[in-house]
Amino acid sequence: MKTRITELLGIEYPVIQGGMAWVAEHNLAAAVSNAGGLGLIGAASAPAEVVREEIRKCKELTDKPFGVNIMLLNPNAPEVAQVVVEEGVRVVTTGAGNPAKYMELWKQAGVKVIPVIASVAMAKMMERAGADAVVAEGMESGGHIGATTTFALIPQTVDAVEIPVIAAGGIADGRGLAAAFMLGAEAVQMGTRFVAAKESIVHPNYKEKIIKAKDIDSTVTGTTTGHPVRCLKNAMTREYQRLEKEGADFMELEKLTLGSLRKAVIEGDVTGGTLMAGQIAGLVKREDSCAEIIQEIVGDAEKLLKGC
Ligand code: TUI
Repeated sequence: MKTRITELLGIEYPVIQGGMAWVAEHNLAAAVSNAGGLGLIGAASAPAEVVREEIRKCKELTDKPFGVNIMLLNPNAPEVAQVVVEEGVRVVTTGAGNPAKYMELWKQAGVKVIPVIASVAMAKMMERAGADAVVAEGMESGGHIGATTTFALIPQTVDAVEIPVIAAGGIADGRGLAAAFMLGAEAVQMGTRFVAAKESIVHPNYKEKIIKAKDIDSTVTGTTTGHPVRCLKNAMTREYQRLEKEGADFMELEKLTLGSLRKAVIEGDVTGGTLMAGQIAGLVKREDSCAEIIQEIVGDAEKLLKGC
């Protein structure tokens, strides 16, 4: 399964782990990279020095390439952008915004830059700005999302840009990887399946919620605030959506979600916490190791693609 992405990143398999806030720390990133994929550390809202420590710990656990995801709504993003260069990180992905202003810094340092995009227009803009590839993320994904589905976004993005496209959103098994290849993608990024991985530090209560989830168990909060976020339905999402219907303002809604992802990931609060997960959660049945996940997915996809 060699593609322009495996070549670009120097990885064995075309499987990338999402840079999920609180979840994508050094243990998970190193496990994915050691299994032949690309692990990512999610900088999320962390201060730059915390991200530096995470990078150093990851280097102790793997000699393989790994990356850092920079969430551009993070007020610390400018310092984190600098830290990845200082620490010699080889790959940066970005989310929730336009990374154009950091592009020169990263390109000069030889960092491979892969923005996550949710529209064709943004993919074209990123190509013009010098991106090495894009992750095209459908609205099936967990966390902060755009409006277009993976099935519609991938082929339209592939047709619109020359750089390689990585598919994300609704992919959790070999069928998803094979389908993404059929649509023209050259790798996949998966989040939800890795949240439930053995090496993931996510609280067992949260993992159990993903493993027990059905197809219709996710919902989207924040449709009225301009920051739509997909997560599993629980008491928090019901209260959030009740307030949204009543026309609550942004600050009132923020009170409900402040620190709520940490509550779910670290404390295992599955009623008041935010359980970010994609629509594909219903397909995640077990807590497998990262190596098992990657071997299964790549093996199944290869069989399917040979039959074509
Ligand atoms: O970023 C993500 N997923 C995330 S970030 C996150 S932390 C957060 N929590 C609450 C509210 C907001 C963020 C949790 N999950 N995925 C990548 C992604 N990027 N999805 C959508 C986008 C995106 C959106 C707008 C990319 C570019 C963009 O452009 C806006 C612009 O500046 O033109």
